[in-house]
Amino acid sequence: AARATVAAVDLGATSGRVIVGHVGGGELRLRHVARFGNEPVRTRDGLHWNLLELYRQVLAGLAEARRDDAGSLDSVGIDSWAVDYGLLRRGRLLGVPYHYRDDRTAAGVEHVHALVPPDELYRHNGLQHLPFNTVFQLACDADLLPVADRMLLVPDLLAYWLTGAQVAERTNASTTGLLDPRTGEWDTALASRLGVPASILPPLVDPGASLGVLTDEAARVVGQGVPVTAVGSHDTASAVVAVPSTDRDVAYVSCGTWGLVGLELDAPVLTESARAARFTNEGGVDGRVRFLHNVMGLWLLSESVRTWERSATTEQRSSTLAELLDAATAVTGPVTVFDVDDPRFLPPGDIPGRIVAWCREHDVAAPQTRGELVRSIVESLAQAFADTVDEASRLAGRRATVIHVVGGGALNTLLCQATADRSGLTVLAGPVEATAIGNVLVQARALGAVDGTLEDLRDLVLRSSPPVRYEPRAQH
Ligand code: LRH
Repeated sequence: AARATVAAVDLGATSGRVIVGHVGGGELRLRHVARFGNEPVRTRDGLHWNLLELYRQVLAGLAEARRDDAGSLDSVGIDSWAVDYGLLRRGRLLGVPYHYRDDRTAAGVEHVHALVPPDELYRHNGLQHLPFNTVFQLACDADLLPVADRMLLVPDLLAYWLTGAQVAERTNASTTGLLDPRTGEWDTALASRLGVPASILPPLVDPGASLGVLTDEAARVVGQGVPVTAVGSHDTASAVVAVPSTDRDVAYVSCGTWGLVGLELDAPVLTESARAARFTNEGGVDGRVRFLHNVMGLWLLSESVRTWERSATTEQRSSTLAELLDAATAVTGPVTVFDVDDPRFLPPGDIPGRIVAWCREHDVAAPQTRGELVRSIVESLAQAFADTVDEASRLAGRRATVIHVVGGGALNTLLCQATADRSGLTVLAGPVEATAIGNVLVQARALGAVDGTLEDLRDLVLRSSPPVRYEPRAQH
């Protein structure tokens, strides 16, 4: 096809969206059709994703996309946050999937590390140690594993509900801790050592693979005959596809709930120094390696806003994020830079209180006002981004000369400027919808509406959404 109309379903940890992309003739146009919240639910046994509600929203969004485009939807692709999954038996979901911020995983980490020590684990899977990596969560589900016959990651589970196909898309499979980053195949020996039956790991597929058409149940809502295509189903993999540069010597920050900061490489770096620096080797589209570190990200801001909203009275409403960022911009004095990656900031809860506690423990001035606190978060994130780019360059032996900020964080001018100032590098911000764009382009390429390498796709992104430039200012 010379042209294609495709729908990208992009599910983030705080919101989801359905975006239609029209691709062809060297052009890329996007249309937002649906946006919905993603609110986790806490039950007696922990924090869960409301996956049925998300699936309902996906179906409704796709129906809307199809109506607006007069039925001409050539394909659908799904991406979401990584690591989380559902276990199934004969196609039936066993339990409500957990949220990676649930605190059950400490026991899983201990169990796995007793069987395979951390340094050896890294040599196998090349993943940054995060307590919620799938491999640790599966250890917490040991009682269900003998019953389960499949493990499906969130986007694969939704694709299964849409099509009936049970597969594991490779970029997201690379976040489980059970994929060999050198071969891109399941490490079944590692899985067996950890008590995970290899039979629950689905056949792997690459982005661009066809997954089939909608089942009758899904078609009843969306319409008949719509094909589903695998994309970089890990949202960060799709976002990196849409970094608007054909130059390989750039660093990126995919900035949403998390700040994923790193480089794209051709081969994994599995050295002890990469492990010590907490770098991950995740799988990218077209077999590229996303060599990056998870920085805590805009979660610190969104969760602070949520904390303040909870404490707001009816007379005193809580400020919006825009108002808080204005107040933060107005702060003139120096603010404390804290360690955004401290594990205390991972679980939901009182982030402002935890920041103040961190400052007290480290004998540094704690922010006094909300404006100061937000400024402190922004400066601390920018410092972490700058340090991480530097570290990535050092570990990979490749100096980055520019930092691309893609995702929601590209709208945060204070953060983009602070990242330029603290790194001494030019920051190029945008596109905001990088993840959806990467999702759209991989589908469009599979359909023949655009062709070439990732660089060709990125050239199209650069021409359709030119980034905003921030130059570093002298530090005083
Ligand atoms: C970002 C993201 C990130 C993962 C985390 C669980 O949305 O996918 O890349 O580490 O969520």
